[in-house]
Amino acid sequence: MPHLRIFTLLLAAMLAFSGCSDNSTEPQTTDDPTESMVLIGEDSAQNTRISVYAPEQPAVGYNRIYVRMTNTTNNTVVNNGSIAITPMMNMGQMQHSAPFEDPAGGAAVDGLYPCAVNFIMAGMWELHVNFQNQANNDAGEIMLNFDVAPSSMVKSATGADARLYFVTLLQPAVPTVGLNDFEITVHYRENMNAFPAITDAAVEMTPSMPSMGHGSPNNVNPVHGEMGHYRGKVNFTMSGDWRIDLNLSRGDSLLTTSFDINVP
Ligand SMILES: [Cu+2]
Repeated sequence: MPHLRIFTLLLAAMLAFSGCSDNSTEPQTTDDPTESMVLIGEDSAQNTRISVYAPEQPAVGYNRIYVRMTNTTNNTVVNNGSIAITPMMNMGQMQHSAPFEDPAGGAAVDGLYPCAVNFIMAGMWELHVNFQNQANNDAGEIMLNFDVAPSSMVKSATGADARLYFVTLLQPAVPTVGLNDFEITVHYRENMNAFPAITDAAVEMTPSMPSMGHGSPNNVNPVHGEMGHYRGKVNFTMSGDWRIDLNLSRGDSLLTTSFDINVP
């Protein structure tokens, strides 16, 4: 009865697909998204376990951070809670925070609350995670300590307004010959605990190969998208050492900085 068997399989498949009531076009998988990530740390408070994951070990620059909230009374993942993070660096006499992003819209995606931190210095950092666990009506805070590796992805510069600015390079993360996505974030230090995003800067980007005295055509100046992220295109016409000069203005000229990028 091969036809009946095929029909049964088809019916089973249709039932399985109609069971996915959300509007996602991705096939549903049971894969745990944290399997490919690093556990930065976890701690429990108020019947709640907070686990902090990242795609890789933290380094100076823009770090995506994923928080999982588990109700420890029944060991279930809490998707309708809320999370607020605060990065803090303790430097003896003084402490300071860094630019960060809390979960957009507040909700968990695949059981994880997506956050981000722009670590602006290498060394030991604290990450305070404030949570509200809707499942058991508990709220609290945990704190993790971890080391942040150095990198050259963050440039600080004093602006024409005498404030300290932080420009972080996000893309290209893996530069290649040809047209690359280009992305930076721009923040300033309002005080030691607040590093707001600059959302209205005009950015002029000029790539060049200083050793050879040439630039490249077809670059696209980065423009603001959301939360201080600016995206454009950079064209590396050959491999070697490139410099990307950035000229930021807000009406008047604000600051200049540059990133050195080796294109393999
Ligand atoms: Cu510091």
